[in-house]
Amino acid sequence: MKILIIIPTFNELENLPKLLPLVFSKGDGIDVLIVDDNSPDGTASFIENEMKKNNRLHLIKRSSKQGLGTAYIAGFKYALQHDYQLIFEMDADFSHDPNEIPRFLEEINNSDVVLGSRYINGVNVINWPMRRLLLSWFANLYTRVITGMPVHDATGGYKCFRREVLQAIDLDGVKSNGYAFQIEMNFKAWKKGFKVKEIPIIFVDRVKGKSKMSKKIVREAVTMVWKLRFKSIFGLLK
Ligand SMILES: Nc1nc2c(ncn2[C@@H]2O[C@H](COP(=O)(O)OP(=O)(O)OP(=O)(O)O)[C@@H](O)[C@H]2O)c(=O)[nH]1
Ligand SMILES: [Mg+2]
Repeated sequence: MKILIIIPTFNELENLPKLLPLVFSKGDGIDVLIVDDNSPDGTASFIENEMKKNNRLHLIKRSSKQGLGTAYIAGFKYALQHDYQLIFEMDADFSHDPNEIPRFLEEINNSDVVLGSRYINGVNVINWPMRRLLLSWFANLYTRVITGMPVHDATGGYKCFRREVLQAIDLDGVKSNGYAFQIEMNFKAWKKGFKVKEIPIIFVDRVKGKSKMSKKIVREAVTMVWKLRFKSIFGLLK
């Protein structure tokens, strides 16, 4: 089974040297694809160096910071072209514990998409300011009410797709880039009838490096859920 873990990066040199060995240790069939947006800290040069020693490591270099959503779309296309069967999304900042990878792999046996969820079995977020936790929690309640999608954490970025799901979705039609990107992918998978399963994860705020969260990302998500709802009512969802 060929497995690809896609990690988009912007200035993650402080995290990747420790994260990568942990990810690779979770299974021989696991490859990693870094999608780097010309990080000023030299993340891409570090990866290029590592690639000389490790043929399970891959890199897409983009010329400028273009956002998380388009980075994942580039990664998904790479995964489909290179015959990967299972495709993960993961952050570089240790918010997503690589030790959970085996649980995702177990659950994907009985489902098409596995979502790491912070909001089932209580609230499992460590070290976020209350403001940010409330924003995220209410954003998820809002998403659930407007879209009707039975998912408790639709904005999370730790997840695993079967390749059939990515093949079924029109990847060029995915337009959102921040948290809305996560919602859009989940919604499209669910609407196409794929089985979406949530598993509890513990999310720890980044310790090293800088956050790329912005008001723009939140605004995009607020309008996107309505677009998704109307598109699906009028049969325009691709
Ligand atoms: N290629 C690429 N990667 C990005 C971009 N923005 C963020 N990332 C990466 O996407 C992952 C998630 O971004 P984060 O900044 O951790 O976003 P977050 O988890 O919402 O916020 P914090 O954890 O508070 O930083 C990290 O690995 C980032 O390096 C981007 O524009 N391009
Ligand atoms: Mg993060």
